[in-house]
Amino acid sequence: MTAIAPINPNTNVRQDRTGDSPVTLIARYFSGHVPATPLAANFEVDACPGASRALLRFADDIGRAVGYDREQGGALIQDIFPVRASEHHQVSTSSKVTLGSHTETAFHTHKPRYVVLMCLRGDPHAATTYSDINDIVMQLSDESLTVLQSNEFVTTVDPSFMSNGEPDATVTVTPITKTSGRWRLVYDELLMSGTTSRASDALAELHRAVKACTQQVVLQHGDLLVIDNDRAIHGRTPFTPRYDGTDRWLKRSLVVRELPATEVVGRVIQTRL
Ligand SMILES: O=C(O)CCC(=O)C(=O)O
Ligand SMILES: [Fe+2]
Repeated sequence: MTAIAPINPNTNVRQDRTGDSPVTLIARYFSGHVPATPLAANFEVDACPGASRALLRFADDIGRAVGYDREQGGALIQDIFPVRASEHHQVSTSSKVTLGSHTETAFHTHKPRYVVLMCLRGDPHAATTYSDINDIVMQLSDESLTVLQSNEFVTTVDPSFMSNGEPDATVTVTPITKTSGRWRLVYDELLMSGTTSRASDALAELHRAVKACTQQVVLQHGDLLVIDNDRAIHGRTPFTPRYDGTDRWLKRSLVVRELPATEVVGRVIQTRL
């Protein structure tokens, strides 16, 4: 991972800017005051608008920040702090469980290209985990790599898209693809399965490869982490929340290179399954 200087407005991040790593840490990007970590989600009141503005500026510099109709009310900047009701769930507001490695919205036609996390308040036990597709493919047998490029796999809808009782669905995915000479990955450790026995075997090998390649970073106050959602997967280690205003708090932006031509209202991507 390389630390890079803030990117000039109106220029897109290019490969040569971030080096070849799909995960970039920009330490202490934000230095403003951070109030107590909120205890409950409130989509109407932003408890740290200065951080949201800084993150939105960054996100709109590397692409277009988007919301998703079924996630946090379509918010462009999402708050991630521990929520008691989801302590043990596979959602970003969980805490006491390992958040399994995943592509952000692996099931979605219009996945974000980048996940940008800005840390307002860290927790030494909560490490963001990540794995690079280039490291993962090195661990796979030729046979599994071939099968993983087929469509013999399905995934289901992220729990964060079903918080209002929306139905689940099964979506066919091809975990590994190579386009323009670059490997790309769509993966969810817990939601994906193989639809044939050779696919199940290859997926088991992929799980092992991901584990062998997982790295981690503990985000601290002001840090910005940019994850290329096509080339890296991410997750989080467990930690213990206190619910006293001192808990870990991130702001998150999901970024596309370009808005899709359809299935978008303003900047809010619609979910059609
Ligand atoms: O809490 C983290 O470090 C990552 C959580 C996550 O998966 C996300 O916000 O997309
Ligand atoms: Fe995530």
